[in-house]
Amino acid sequence: TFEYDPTALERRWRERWEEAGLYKTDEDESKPKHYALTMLPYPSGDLHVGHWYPMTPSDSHARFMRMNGYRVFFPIGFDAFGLPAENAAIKRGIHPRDWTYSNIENMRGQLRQMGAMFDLDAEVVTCDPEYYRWNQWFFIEFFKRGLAYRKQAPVDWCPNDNTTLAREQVIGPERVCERCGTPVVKKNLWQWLFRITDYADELLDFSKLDWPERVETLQRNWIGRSEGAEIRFAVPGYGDIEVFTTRPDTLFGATFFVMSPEHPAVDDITTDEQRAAVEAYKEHASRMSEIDRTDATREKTGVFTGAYATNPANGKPIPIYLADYVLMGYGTGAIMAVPGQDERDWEFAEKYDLPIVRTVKPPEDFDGKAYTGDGPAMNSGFLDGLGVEEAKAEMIRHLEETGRGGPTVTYRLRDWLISRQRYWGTPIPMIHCGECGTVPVPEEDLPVLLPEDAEFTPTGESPLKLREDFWRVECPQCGGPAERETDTMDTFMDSSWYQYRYLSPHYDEGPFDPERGRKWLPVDLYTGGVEHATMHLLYTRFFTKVMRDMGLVDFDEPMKRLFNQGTILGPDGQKMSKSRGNVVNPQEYVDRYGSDALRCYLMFIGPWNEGGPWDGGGFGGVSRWLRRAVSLASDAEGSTAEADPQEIGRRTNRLVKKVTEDVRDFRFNTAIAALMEHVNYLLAVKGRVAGEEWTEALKTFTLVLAPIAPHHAEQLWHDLGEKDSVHLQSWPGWDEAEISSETVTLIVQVNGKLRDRIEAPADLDEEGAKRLALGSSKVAAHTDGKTLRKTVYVPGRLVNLVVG
Ligand code: ANZ
Ligand code: ZN
Repeated sequence: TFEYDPTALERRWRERWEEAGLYKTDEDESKPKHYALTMLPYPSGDLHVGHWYPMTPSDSHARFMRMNGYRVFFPIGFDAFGLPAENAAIKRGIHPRDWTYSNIENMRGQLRQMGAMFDLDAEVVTCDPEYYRWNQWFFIEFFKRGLAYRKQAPVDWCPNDNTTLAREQVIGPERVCERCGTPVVKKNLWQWLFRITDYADELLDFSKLDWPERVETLQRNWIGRSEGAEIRFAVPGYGDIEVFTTRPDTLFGATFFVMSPEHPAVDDITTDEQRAAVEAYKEHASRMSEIDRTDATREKTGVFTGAYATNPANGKPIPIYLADYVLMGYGTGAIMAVPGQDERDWEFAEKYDLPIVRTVKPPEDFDGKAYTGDGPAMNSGFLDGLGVEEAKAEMIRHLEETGRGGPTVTYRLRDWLISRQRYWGTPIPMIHCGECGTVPVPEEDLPVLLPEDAEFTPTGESPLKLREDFWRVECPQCGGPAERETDTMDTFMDSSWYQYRYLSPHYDEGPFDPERGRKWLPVDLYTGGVEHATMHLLYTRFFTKVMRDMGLVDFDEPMKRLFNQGTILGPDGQKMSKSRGNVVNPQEYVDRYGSDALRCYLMFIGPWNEGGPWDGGGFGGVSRWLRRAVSLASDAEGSTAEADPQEIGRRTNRLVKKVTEDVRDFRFNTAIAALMEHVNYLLAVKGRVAGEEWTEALKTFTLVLAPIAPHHAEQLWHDLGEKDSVHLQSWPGWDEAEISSETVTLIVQVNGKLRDRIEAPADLDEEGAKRLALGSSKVAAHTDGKTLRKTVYVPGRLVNLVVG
């Protein structure tokens, strides 16, 4: 009988692979390169199913590329700085460094067990001084280029605990402190920023990227480019205050003026009678989140300052209000309010009984409030009759002539705030000197090491502030007494350029060895979650553009192609994460069924780009399939009787084509379905196919199984008498002619209605037909969330899914 012990089988092969150095990166430059990157994990303790889900299909794809003749670089590392380590220190008294490195050690072992083809020699750990030294080096380079600067910027502050709070420590729509429940306020602190806005226009150019449309749209909206005008309003007794508007054509309809409560002119223009009300309103606004302030459905609130501005189009005085819906961080922090054409302004005008003047004529049948569409200008003097676009241009010309404004472009994107008042991060390598100002640490003094010990309990300042031996230094320029910067860097800094460091993790003459860069850069395929669309993926694009301007690389984009896998959810339907406590521990599955079973199960449960909840159901079926697959070679010899040699050839061709196209396009679930069906077939004809044909068919099957179930394929390959690793073999081809003669067009119906037509093998069975039909996105639109009640299958013609 056939003995099957998947964990022993897998362990044996992993040992052989490691001995042979099978996954050392192939440096053969006669082959085309493929740099495959999967997002590096945070070392939270254990590798859980939420890590397996993105990593193992990425591994299958990388293996597939290797068998297709590419030299493949597929590294992994740890994104090891950040708050959880520090929280562990506060809660449990473990040093963040010890907590992090012991987690990493544990996860390294688990990564090995996964059996992925990661080149573990290329590992990067971002909290290693040899890594963060280059964060510091980059910081100084950015500073020298004017891309790093300091300014006062608001942070969330708990007035009870006297401390700054990270975003995740501010809880709920009431925005209270995580620890004491006190409402959080904004406080200004000196902070370091990167001038990412200098690259805003270039970041809007996606032409050199093969990225999902969705990510492009998210980035485009995040950058939020708006063309419009800046207009200077005179405020008698004060001076000019500028507004940003996208609708200069509506200036004649500006019947009031609104400033952000944080606008620096507020205190100066407020009259004595209004001062108390204005102060109270400022206090109210400082407690609100930006999301709530910009929520269009919220009732508008505001306060009159007592002051007036002069509308430069008609010379009329208009009242100046403060309202929380105007944000200081956008445009100029002040707006001209045009209720006739702007919905928010209309609501505000209604509530505070302010005049409304339409300056664009709505269509006859319009019965709404503000009219935001196109139409002839009215009540607008020299603009009357012009369409919106013409009127904008005409007004801008007029403003330039009269010196009251001009065209401008504004972005939603803000500069990247780098400073964190935290311990477990890269020290910012700057020194503040009373004589020389802020000067960089000289390159030969890098890295600025994190002091071994610190008091982690938050005080409102960086824990490094309490280490006088850390911050009290000599000025590197004048030698006088000076103070070291005590803020550390945002951990997004670490992940902005880690893909470069992988190439030469111990190189000490630069962030990476340019020779290695020439061989491998840029990244060809990046796989990761769409939740990183606006921060990480924008920051790494920015970094690459700066690196290009520094002459470090000669391309514009960090990763040519991006694929977003979906999210694996816990049984509770929430994203799997340690902090939510809904993680599935892979270990029990790996110990019992082996890692191939787990990776195949994860790939099989649904389309990879969609993700979905883990329920563990059907795991046994996947495991049994692998067992049957690996049993195919036993007794392979001795097959005697004639079966249908043409059929086995045809089936094998079809399988190769299907798996090739599916794995190429990340459709692992349907590739596995085809492999499963094929095993059924092979078992059915086993013993009835002549020896040579059988062995050929089995070898081809093993080759296309290899990226999906690497250990099991290796076993099978050796059982077939082969000596070299299956993973060093070339990917098989297929004969199109043999397949195409045998396919038919199936009509797919849902509840009797035609929804799709799909190409299918003529002899497809009902189960296969059902799977194919369910795999169609056109069909999915009509079956999602419903239960499949019945399948009607007329081979060669149609399949009808009855759902309800
Ligand atoms: C007058 C006006 C008339 C406006 C009109 C719109 C329609 P986008 O497209 O998002 O760039 N605005 C300007 N700065 C603001 C701030 N700091 N906080 C809140 N709102 C601000 O939006 C630009 C428009 O948003 C600007 O054009 C301004 O209102 C408002 F019929 O000016 B508008
Ligand atoms: Zn000095």
